[in-house]
Amino acid sequence: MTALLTIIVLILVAIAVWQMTKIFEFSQIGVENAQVANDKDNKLNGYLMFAFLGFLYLLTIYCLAKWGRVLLPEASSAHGKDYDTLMMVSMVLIFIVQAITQTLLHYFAFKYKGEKGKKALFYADNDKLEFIWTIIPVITLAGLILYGLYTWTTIMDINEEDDPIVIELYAQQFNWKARYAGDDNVLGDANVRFLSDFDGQNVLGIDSSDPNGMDDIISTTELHLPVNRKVVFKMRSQDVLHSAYMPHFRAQMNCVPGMITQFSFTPTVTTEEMRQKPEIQEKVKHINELRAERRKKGEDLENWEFDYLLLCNKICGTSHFNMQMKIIVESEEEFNTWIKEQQTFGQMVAGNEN
Ligand SMILES: [Cu+2]
Repeated sequence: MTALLTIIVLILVAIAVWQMTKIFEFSQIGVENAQVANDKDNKLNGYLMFAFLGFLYLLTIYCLAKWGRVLLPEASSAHGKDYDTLMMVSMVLIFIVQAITQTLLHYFAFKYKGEKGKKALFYADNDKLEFIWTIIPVITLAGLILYGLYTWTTIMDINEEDDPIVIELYAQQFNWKARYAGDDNVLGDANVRFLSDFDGQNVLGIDSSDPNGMDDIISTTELHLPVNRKVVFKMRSQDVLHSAYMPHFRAQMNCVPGMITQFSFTPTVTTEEMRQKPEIQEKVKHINELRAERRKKGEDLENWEFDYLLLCNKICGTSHFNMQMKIIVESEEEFNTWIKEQQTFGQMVAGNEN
């Protein structure tokens, strides 16, 4: 590594010396210099501008064709479609505008290349032109911003109508825990001061004097969600800034120590349905082929199966990369069966008192 850095520094110093010699040569008045561009050089550079434009678009098409399949699949939440449409509309507009401006930029560089005897025209201003290139972006941007704000307020409308399930997501270095609000659907008060209660078994610091917390259920391994039922997530963090990121549901919210942040969505596709989708099956097959190759080289890798994930999207420390929790979206019946098997906070407290 040090050797590589030394080589890079030496190369950079050599380039700097070379450039400085060139500047010195240019500054010598009256000396004929072969490095001043003539018509032939200018023509070549004019064509190179077109070549560069072609290169840019070929590279874009190549990247889309080669890596397009690593993009996220269709959204699995009710609001996800609005989010994706907003993204698509913005990207298409940006692409059209940049295609026009880049083409014009490179074309003008070619058309007005240096030529012997050609003199630049002094052109102070043109009110009409300036008005046009100001008003078009103003209208387009105002439209985009209004549309974006409308989508944002619709997605961020977190209310407790339609009987949502209330789930707390608790972030800490470096894992996630989930707390279900239980039969009363109200989360009990919690505070980091209670973390040491019950010999440290009170992992979320639930206040044992608050009756609302007694039926709360904590899951430390998986986040189960019933399909087509609205979920209101309340996020807390124990230590530093984390961010609850559920890419398949197009959801992300920061988890901030000392406050509760919220996000709400309705999952619409179960884990099982996702696994049946041809695009997902193809992705799984491809990843398992790669894993098989690496196994041959001696790596210890299991076959991969599709699962939704809750990830951390803030670089929160050394094991940030592995701060994740499996999400299982299932039918209402499957969810109810699972939740009945879980221990409530009250049962934990009672177990400790005996
Ligand atoms: Cu984190």
